[in-house]
Amino acid sequence: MIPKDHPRYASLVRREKIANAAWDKIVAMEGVGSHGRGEAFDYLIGEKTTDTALLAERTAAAMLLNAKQAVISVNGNTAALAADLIRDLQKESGAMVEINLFHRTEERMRKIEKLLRDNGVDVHTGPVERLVPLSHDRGLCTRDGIYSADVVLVPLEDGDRCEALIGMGKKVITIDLNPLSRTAKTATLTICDELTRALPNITAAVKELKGNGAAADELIKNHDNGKLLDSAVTSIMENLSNALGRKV
Ligand code: PTJ
Repeated sequence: MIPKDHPRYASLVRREKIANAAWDKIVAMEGVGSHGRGEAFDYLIGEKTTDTALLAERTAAAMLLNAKQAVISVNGNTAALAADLIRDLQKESGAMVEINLFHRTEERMRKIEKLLRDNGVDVHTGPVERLVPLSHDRGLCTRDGIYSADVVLVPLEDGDRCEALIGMGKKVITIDLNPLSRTAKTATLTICDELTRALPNITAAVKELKGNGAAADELIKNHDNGKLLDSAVTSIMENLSNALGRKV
């Protein structure tokens, strides 16, 4: 039982969700390590959505709205932490949701699909083929889902797959607290924010931008991923400077 008045309640709840989902084989054991890395970067970023992350989230909403076919690619960590938030974003944006796993087993695929469906997500399934040029199982996807998408949201992704999707001409949006990761540097748009803070912000922005195509176009026109990454690293340096009481 995590006391509700604990100063880091939200973070502890997320950790507990990951631990329980690892016992349930929804999260891969490796995913527990990934979560810990995310927690560390969240500390450095200040455990809050920065202004630049919010801009990235609004730009992501614009890209999802302007897509011909947007797909949200869900892995074990994303399902465990945010099945309900994925449902909300899907409902607002109309994006497809497809499961894609690094540590793929049929058992995990089934369990993650059930968790998503139990939370009201409309999961796109079908025969998978190795359509993304990766020797690994992450290359498996459906022809009418991820393969056909022009915009793919890949939260908590690994660098190789991000690179392969970009190589296929897709626009890739990632959510990754680590601005130094290969994924963060390769994606079209990187949201350096915690997953469960980022998703509701994207959903709210989709709602807002739906009636304002000009604002969505403006966000996309002004997008500069290098600046977003610079700003995330600067936030970390400012937090370290504050902790030390001198500039780093
Ligand atoms: O479920 P599977 O089998 O597909 O495996 C999923 C994992 C996450 C294990 C796999 O994709 C992986 O190994 O990812 P990486 O390479 O560890 O990258 C995940 C990135 O997400 C890291 O840079 C973490 O810092 C970041 N991250 C972890 N948790 C969060 C996060 N970013 C935002 N919010 C989080 N909650």
